[in-house]
Amino acid sequence: MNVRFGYRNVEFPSETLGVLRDSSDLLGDVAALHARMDEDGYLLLRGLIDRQKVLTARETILAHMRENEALTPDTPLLEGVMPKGGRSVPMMGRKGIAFHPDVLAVLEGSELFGFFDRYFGEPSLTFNYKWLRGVGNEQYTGAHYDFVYMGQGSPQLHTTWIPFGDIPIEQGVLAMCVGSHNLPSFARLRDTYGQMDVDRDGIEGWFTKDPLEIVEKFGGHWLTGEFYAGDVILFGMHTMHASTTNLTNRFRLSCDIRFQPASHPADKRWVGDGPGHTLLGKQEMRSIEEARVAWGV
Ligand SMILES: O=C(O)CCC(=O)C(=O)O
Repeated sequence: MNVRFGYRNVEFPSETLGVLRDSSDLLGDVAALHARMDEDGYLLLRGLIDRQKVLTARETILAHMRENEALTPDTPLLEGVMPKGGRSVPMMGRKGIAFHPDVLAVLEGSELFGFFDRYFGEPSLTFNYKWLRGVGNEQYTGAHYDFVYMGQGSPQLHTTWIPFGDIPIEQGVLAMCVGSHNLPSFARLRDTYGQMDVDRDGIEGWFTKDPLEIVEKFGGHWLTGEFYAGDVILFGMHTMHASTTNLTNRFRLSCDIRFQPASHPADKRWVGDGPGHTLLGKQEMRSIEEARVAWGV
């Protein structure tokens, strides 16, 4: 199958874009989950969340999008069909549709808190801010470490990416660069770009709009796969990730949220009524191209 990754067409599955490993068989064994996370830099847990809960939330989000005229009239609601040149509606944040009880039942439900309490061996905390996305045609996320957006708190912070529906690769799914969290060939990248903060340093967040450039320069392997309602994928702040490009005429609905041990300090931008980004989106940022020359990466 041919899919688009960034702006390049690639074959899936292939050497260039392989298949994510499912770790749900390890769910009963916390030590094995940690060992797998150390090895792979991510955990794909299929069916962790009740599928019906996720599908109910999907319907609620799409109804909200329809009310806001983001969907093509007279098309099936659950398909989430976007009009030509369509735009999404802003859904990220600390209020609104991301806090509808149907959506919170997924994002802050017993499955995720239960998982992370066991995984951390202590009560867990989730950021108040929810990155709920309706990703449109031709859109994708460039390769980055999450540290640059939310690294000012716990070293144990984890991202959890949740698809709201069944999402084929050509609709835009998350891809992980295995090796980016631990290979020596990524050390300089982790020590330079990987220590930045977009707000403190006034620098763009994505390392590159061309994810394949990463493996060509530093090694590692890009992996992805189809996602289904109920699946989640978790990873730490120094696992490089990106998304495949949405080539369909349907919005890709997903939310990325964060968990950490509750006893750790938290990045103040994202908890309680925190300000969110203080520079990013508010002023011109130093270009990543310029910074990369200075870092020699
Ligand atoms: O959903 C996406 O396209 C990007 C998500 C992401 O970068 C993340 O979960 O950290």
